[in-house]
Amino acid sequence: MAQTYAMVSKGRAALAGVVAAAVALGVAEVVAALIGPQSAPLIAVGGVVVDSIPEPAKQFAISIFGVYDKVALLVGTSLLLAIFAALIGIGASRDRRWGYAGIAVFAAIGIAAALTRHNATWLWVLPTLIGSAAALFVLFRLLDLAETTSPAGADTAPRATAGGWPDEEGTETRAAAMAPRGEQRRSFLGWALGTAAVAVVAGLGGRWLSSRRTAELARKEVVLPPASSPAPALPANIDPPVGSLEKYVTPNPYFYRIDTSLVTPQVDPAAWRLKIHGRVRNPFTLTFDQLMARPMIERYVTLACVSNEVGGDLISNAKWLGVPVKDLLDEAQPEDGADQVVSRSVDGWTCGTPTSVLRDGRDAMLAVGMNGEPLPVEHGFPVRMVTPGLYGYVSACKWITEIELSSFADFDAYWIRRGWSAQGPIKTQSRIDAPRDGAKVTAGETVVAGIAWAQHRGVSVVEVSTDNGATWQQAELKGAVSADTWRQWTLPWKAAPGKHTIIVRAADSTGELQPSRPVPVVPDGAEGWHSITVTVS
Ligand SMILES: Nc1nc2c(c(=O)[nH]1)N[C@H]1C(S)=C(S)[C@@H](COP(=O)(O)O)O[C@H]1N2
Ligand SMILES: [Mo]
Repeated sequence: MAQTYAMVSKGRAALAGVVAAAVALGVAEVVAALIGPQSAPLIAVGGVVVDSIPEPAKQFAISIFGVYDKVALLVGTSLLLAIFAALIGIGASRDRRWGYAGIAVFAAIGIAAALTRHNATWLWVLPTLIGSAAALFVLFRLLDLAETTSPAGADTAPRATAGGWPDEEGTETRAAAMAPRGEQRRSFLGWALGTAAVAVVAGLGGRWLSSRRTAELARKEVVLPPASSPAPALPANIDPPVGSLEKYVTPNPYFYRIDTSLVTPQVDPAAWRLKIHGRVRNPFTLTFDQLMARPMIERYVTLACVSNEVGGDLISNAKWLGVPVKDLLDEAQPEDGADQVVSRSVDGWTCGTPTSVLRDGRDAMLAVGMNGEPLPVEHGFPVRMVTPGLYGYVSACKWITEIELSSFADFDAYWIRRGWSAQGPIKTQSRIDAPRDGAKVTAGETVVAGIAWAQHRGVSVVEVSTDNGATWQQAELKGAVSADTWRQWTLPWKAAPGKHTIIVRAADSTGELQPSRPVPVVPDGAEGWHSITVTVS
């Protein structure tokens, strides 16, 4: 039976070691979230491994673990650490000096790794130091508890402790020593597992905070290159002074946002890669620096969501800076029949764009800049696709990391699998912004104003009816830099007292008038004329 007790004791000692290691990493992640994400020992050691591992070995790891190669690395490192931590726990249960020595060795490795990282400062020793101190504390407390509550150590007096953990340690352990064996085990196990759970939660919380910082900090460091082909100058007659009329260029904070991500993907540009592959003769991979070094165009492009209802606001216009997609595709040389370009985001979302559209000369680009700033994190930092004339769900992949040439017959992207149309050209639409629906308007001279869009074809005519469709008047169209953006329009209106229904409709440059019959957004975008009702008095 003595044999069994010794084994249980060993198991507990090992568990104490593993829990202490979890505490070290958890505490370190929290401290690192405040100091610098790369200073966390697990990340720092992992970084050293990634940097120093020879390229063939890296390729081997990637070929086995795919995109999870980094996860595999961290899991592998954690497992190794757990094994050594268990041994340290067992050693320390015999002689506390093993605990000091073991944790000191790990602290030294963590600190050395952190200090060799890019941009490291002396502060970067703190996550490992504080984590190790916490680990020492937890290891010795758990061992004390295991000793006094295990049958083998039941008759040993509790150690004198500085600081009481568990609370009122003397009383707690003495009581535990007198409690039945089942309760004693629960007391140790409870503390061990409870502490481990807190450590894991702290670690994940710290990691989450860190990752948030990674993208935001990295974004601040991005310096946008000048465009080799700058955006055209804005027309002088845009943004007439009508209160609720949408601005021609949407400021970034007001740009509509649509995506499937619960937590905004955090991408470190230093680790970002764009893989262009699939049915191409020349697959290749680009780093962020390589992408930034290529010739860039700067263009105003109005993005629109297929889910935008008639009169809705899921549409915005920005000045984008990026690398023409056409150049990248020409270089990759798509095979005949590869009629679909599948873009994949870091979080696995996909969209499929006709290869012909991306190569027909329009300004489709991999954008890195938005209105003169690096792409905001929620709009796809560091790189997204922007395609004039197509709804976002088939063409505007944010946080893009892969471009795979395929065919529409072979692959259905994210929203296509959910019943939306594989083809998503933006339909001609128009919207009344002023006055607002239901507004009370003062009788006399006023202005009806709004926007109209038919991206890549261009808006040619906007007509407005202020008498519920009985008569139509041509609105004055404001300028647009190209057919790829929306246009503002205005119509002076002498408002007579009473209730009025105002309707708008637009035609694109092919002369085709937008259809009046309402059509729901599924499967390829809403149709119908926007109308509002106002009361004039
Ligand atoms: N990675 C990713 N990219 C995405 C989406 C998404 O869910 N995930 N949504 C698309 C849709 S439906 C639209 S309308 C546009 C919206 O871009 P924005 O949020 O910058 O306005 O992004 C597209 N790109
Ligand atoms: Mo969308």
